[in-house]
Amino acid sequence: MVRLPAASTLAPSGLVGKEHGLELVHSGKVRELYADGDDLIMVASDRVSVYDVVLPTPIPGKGQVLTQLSLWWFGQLADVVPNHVISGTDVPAEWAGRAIRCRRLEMLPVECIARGYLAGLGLESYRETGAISGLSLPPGLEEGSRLPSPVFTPTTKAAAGHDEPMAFSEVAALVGEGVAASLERATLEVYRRGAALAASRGILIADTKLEFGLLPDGTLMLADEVLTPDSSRFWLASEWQPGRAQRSLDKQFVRDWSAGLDWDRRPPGPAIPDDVVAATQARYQELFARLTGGE
Ligand code: Q0Z
Repeated sequence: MVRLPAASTLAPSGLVGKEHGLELVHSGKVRELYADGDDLIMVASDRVSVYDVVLPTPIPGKGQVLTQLSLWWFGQLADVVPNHVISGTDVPAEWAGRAIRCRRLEMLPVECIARGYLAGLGLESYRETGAISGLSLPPGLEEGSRLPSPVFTPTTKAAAGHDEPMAFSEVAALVGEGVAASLERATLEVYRRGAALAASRGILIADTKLEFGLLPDGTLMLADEVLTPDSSRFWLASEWQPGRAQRSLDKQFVRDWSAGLDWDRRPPGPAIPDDVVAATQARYQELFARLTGGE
């Protein structure tokens, strides 16, 4: 058993916003981003959020599973679009397995979403207008229905609050016509390839959110995380049944348990009981093994 020194012996105390000598550049709900020279290091925690609220109980191993899954997808998809990964191993030891060293890019201010099934905001838009992102869909689709073909439904990246849908012309006005066309192509191709591979292993990817950036020479790069359950909706193909809400492959036990509580879905969230933690942990492990198994 390898013992780690107490955190307080690794760095002088009292450094605000610094750990391991690295500058914390962004702290998200469940991840942190640090600068290391010219590189960035993305660190996934074991924190879990439901209904956009981070719960006080971690899911042990979640950060590692999501990081390893993202690294695996980046490798699978490298021929579709280059990506920001420098290394999944050259990271500070205390983050081993759950951090990625990546190239710092000029990030594009668009959330690139691909949808292959009706859920979430895509379902809302279809119910209100019969269309998603200006694309008309056939009548009679239900919650969870598979779309005739995947659609690109970009949104704004709002610093706070909710993201707003963008028309393709608005994306083009922000990043230029050529980059906008490349974003659509790369997003749909990543989704098609990922969804086909997952489907062959019994998992449906309903939708996914991708982020892209540019190298100084203008090369478009896939960044952030890719096809993880925090950025995508994963459903078990064997449980899929259009016409009702689908069960999420990762967080359903947490959702089911929390739905039975007297909690208004506002922070602070409730502590998760041990059996729900264990079941959720097993779900993440199973998702990883199913997707990446057989390579
Ligand atoms: C990603 C995020 C967080 C992880 C900025 N390669 C890159 N170059 C420049 N910026 C980014 C990346 Cl990945 C970048 N994010 C989102 C937030 C942890 C990722 F807290 N923000």
